[in-house]
Amino acid sequence: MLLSLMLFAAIPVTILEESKVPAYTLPDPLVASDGRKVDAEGWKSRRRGEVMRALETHVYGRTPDTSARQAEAVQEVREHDAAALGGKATRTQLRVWPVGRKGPFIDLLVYLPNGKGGQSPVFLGANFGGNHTAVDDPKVFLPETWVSKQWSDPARSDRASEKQRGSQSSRWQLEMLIARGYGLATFYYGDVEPDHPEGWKEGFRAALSPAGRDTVWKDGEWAGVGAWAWGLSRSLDVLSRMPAVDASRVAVIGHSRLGKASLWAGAQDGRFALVISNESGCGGAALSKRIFGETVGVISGFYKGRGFPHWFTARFATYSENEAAMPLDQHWLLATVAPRPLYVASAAEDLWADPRGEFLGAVHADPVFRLLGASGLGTEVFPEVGRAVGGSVGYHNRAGKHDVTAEDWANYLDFADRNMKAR
Ligand code: GTR
Repeated sequence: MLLSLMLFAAIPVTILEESKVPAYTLPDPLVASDGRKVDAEGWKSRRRGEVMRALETHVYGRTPDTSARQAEAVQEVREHDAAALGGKATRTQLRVWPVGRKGPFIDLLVYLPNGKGGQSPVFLGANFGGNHTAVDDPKVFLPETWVSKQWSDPARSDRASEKQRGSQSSRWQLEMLIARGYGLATFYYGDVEPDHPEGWKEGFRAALSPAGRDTVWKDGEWAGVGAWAWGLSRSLDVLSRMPAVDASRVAVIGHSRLGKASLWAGAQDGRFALVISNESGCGGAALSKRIFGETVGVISGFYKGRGFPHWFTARFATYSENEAAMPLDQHWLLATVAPRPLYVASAAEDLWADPRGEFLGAVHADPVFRLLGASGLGTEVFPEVGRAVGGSVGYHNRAGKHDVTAEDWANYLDFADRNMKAR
């Protein structure tokens, strides 16, 4: 009792009011390590690489280069139906072993619109509960792997069940996507790595490490967010092999912790034509130095019994209660997407993720987009709730709670219509 009171007392009060945000200074992503501000050429040839190294070192860890293992990838079509959704779509369910059959597999669910002619643009994102939850379709296979009722609590994990079918479908809006000419591809994030501190042993981090399940992770090495981002890239490999997909128009999207993964995937993999962060918050689009809502300390496991130490590389936690010492902030992550289109979205009641901090992440990344010739965000005024703003960097703060809704998707599709043109 006393101990828990002491631990509780050690956690600072969460800042949820703008007036309580401390003064902070943001490092300029365009100022290189030699202290000079770069031009567009300098960003491309040198500075962007420095920013990527900084993001690896201080936040996500380094993703191993697995390009040499591409040839080991195996995929099987488990099911294919050209008359899905009452004939409106073609559904393909694939099982993919990106590093060969000895490694784990990813079950990828793909819907492409029928009757549009030519190749389709696709939104790709990982889902929280299994493919059978993301859409309301009785033909979608149940996952055979770990699924959890309580995403981060393996003690409460469970086998997938029929009862869960379609339970997250409002977050994916499949019918809307298909009607507007876009495909949807999704996989269960637990296929790549179950979301708990020991989950990596079942996933690709162990499979790709020479020491396997005996790996002792060192500072600077990748963690959960990096693994999920890698899974998004391997899924893009699969989409690129599908003749009906326009691989030059694949948008990567993610919500919350998977929004962090979406951004990190978009940063590392230039093939993603559009990058979307839905309420990614701390360690995603939100500026850490504001210390608003969820903080580096809370998320990284600095306070015993809280947080997600397995999401980030070890260095990240050292900035707990010491955000001022961070040589970067999350606007650097957003800047790495430039000049490709980027959409950052918040929800007004989702103060934990710091809507204004997410908007400011985009504001402070904007100079990089404009330097590279993109129209960018083009405003520094936090928009009223429900209004979408921006040019090639989009932003909205939807009314309501932490979620992905039809309103969010309507904005993403409008944005994709404008910004993800056929090349
Ligand atoms: C919360 C976590 C957030 C966000 C969210 C989610 O518990 O604090 O950073 O990632 O989970 O993924 O739903």
